[in-house]
Amino acid sequence: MRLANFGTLVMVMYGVVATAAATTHTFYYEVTALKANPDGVKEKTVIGFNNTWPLPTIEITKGDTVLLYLTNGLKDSNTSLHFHGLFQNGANAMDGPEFVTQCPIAPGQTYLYNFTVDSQSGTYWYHSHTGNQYLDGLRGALIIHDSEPMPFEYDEEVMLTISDWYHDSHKDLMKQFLNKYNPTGAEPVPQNALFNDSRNVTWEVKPNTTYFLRIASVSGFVSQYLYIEDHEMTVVEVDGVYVEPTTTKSLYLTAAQRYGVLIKTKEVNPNKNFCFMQALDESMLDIVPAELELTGTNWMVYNKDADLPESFDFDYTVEGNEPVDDFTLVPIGKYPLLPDYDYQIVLDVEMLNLANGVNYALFNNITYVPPKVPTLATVLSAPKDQIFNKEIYGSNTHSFVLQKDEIVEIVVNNHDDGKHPFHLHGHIFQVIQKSPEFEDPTDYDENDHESFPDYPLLRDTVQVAGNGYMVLRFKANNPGVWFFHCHVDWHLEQGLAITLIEDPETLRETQYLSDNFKEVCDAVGMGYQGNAAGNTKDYGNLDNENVQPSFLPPGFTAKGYFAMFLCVITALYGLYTIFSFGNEDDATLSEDEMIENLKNILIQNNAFDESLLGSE
Ligand SMILES: *[C@@H]1O[C@H](CO)[C@@H](O)[C@H](O)[C@H]1NC(C)=O
Ligand SMILES: *[C@@H]1O[C@H](CO)[C@@H](O)[C@H](O)[C@H]1NC(C)=O
Ligand SMILES: *[C@@H]1O[C@H](CO)[C@@H](O)[C@H](O)[C@H]1NC(C)=O
Ligand SMILES: *[C@@H]1O[C@H](CO)[C@@H](O)[C@H](O)[C@H]1NC(C)=O
Ligand SMILES: *[C@@H]1O[C@H](CO)[C@@H](O)[C@H](O)[C@H]1NC(C)=O
Ligand SMILES: *[C@@H]1O[C@H](CO)[C@@H](O)[C@H](O)[C@H]1NC(C)=O
Ligand SMILES: *[C@@H]1O[C@H](CO)[C@@H](O)[C@H](O)[C@H]1NC(C)=O
Ligand SMILES: [Cu+2]
Repeated sequence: MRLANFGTLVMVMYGVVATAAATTHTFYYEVTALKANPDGVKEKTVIGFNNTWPLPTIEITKGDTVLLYLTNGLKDSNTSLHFHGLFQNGANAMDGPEFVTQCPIAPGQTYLYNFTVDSQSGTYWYHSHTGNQYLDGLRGALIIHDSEPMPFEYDEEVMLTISDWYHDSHKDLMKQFLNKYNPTGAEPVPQNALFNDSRNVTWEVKPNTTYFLRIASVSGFVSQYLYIEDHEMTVVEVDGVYVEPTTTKSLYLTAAQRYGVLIKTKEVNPNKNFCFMQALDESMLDIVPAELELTGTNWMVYNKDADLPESFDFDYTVEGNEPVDDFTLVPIGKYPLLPDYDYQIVLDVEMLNLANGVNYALFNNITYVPPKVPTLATVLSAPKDQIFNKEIYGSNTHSFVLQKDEIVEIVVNNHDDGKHPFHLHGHIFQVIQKSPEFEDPTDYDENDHESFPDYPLLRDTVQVAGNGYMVLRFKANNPGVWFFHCHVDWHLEQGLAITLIEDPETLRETQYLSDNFKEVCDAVGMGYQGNAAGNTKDYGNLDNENVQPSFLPPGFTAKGYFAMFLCVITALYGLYTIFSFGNEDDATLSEDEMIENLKNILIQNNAFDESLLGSE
């Protein structure tokens, strides 16, 4: 029974749907830098297409083919494009993450993203997968219209993106973030939250109308709450998966998550307007600067001549107001819990300082460091008898090899008190366990846990609670190299990622590198043959592979490092010599930046408590 039902799931996930009128959409986009001021507060250089920003919403229909020619028109940055949530079944090289499935696209180069969307519909998005470049705006919405009737009715469809927004460029922020002078790994705090790439947005609505609102978080870091004055939302889609309608007063979206909701307007025009609020999840911020507005007011406008109320107070922590818990949502079609796992991957999350003083994010003591050859290219070039040997993919890509069609279970034990939204490329997974937040790190216990849902939620991005755990399951039926990583872009840059090498045998038999793939690698000086170290002769020899910095000496804990750092910086601060801190290497911080960092660190660590200084 179970297996029969599971067969349906597989069909739905990967079956080729015959559509009479499949279309090929061809796009030519040049990635360019331009000025924009989406929050109305400060203009900055953003990254758009063809000197335009915001980026277009790409709209296609299930069964269609996309040919997107992406030309890198930037002068001093590589680029790439990932279509978030798409399975890319049979088209692994179209997935986008640099060093995983392709080489970075150098300035002047063009890479063709050529894929057919066989079996998916719903609300998606696309974004650069080069460093944390998408924080500067290289992201947009992707809608895949269903070729069949949707399981709910509505009158009009409307797209909405939400995001966080920084005034500084991602490159400047990254220099300060991944830096020994930021030893606690405090993430840069955004300056604003955007609503549809703007602020103070008025959404004109008609009375007695049901809107299907597709909401995509294109954030890089902070999750957001959404709630509307005197209106409810009925969730019908989650990350491209239709779910049984569930009505809620508020929503919570982490970076990269999507919800499709129905909003029914008042039957009779009330001739007034209602606040559509967004609120940053302040628990994710190390400090909340006084000038940061945690909420943003937008409006559902029934009458353009009526007032726009200033704000709507709403407490989403009160029972009844809480955002819908995604764990309770049931996909339409009720795909049963996958059978017990064949292969289990247990990942312990840790954030700590390595010997260079920088704060890293690690899974099982490994922080992701890119290989010298894209991992997909290693699979396709290695001798056939070596492709199941994970060593060839490099020790710091943190690779796991999955067998064809096995049931894979990923357990994430979060030993960090912060929240992390994890995303798996190439799949939707069943969320079969999701713990609350805990005071102290609490691991998943296989022999003692809450019962698994009969019909678990399926989605592609899910958040693990601070000090908590979650358990995900999927079937390894999509040959490819797939990244699994935190979608907080800062944490991805800190190395919070693993690489899954799924059914490498079928992958080799069915997929190959195009000439275009190779040209792009050549242009950026990367190989497309060889193991992770670039060795094309002896795949077992990983000499000179990219590796992570070494661990701090034993007994030299992060806390100790911090205490030492604090002593030094406090002393230097007192001597007014902070200006010359940047000395020999990377970190040349201005006085303002230094004071800002120092302030963050002091507040974050309650550093006025002197016991910390003596703690090691
Ligand atoms: C973008 O610019 C390229 C040339 O760089 C041009 O070929 C293409 O038609 C433009 N695309 C759009 C949508 O304007
Ligand atoms: C939104 O309103 C604020 C406060 O009035 C203003 O400073 C800002 O420029 C506005 N932004 C936009 C994009 O309209
Ligand atoms: C582009 O990628 C290559 C290969 O990783 C790297 O060597 C180069 O520094 C990158 N270019 C820029 C501008 O970051
Ligand atoms: C796109 O990919 C398909 C299938 O791999 C291939 O047949 C086709 O030639 C490609 N199109 C272009 C323009 O390269
Ligand atoms: C958001 O922007 C898109 C694209 O411009 C537009 O079609 C849509 O109506 C806007 N959504 C809202 C809620 O204003
Ligand atoms: C609202 O729409 C429903 C269904 O279309 C219709 O039956 C009803 O009369 C409408 N109400 C008003 C006040 O127009
Ligand atoms: C990580 O390293 C620590 C210290 O070396 C060790 O105690 C621990 O078992 C390691 N954890 C894993 C998951 O390998
Ligand atoms: Cu994270």
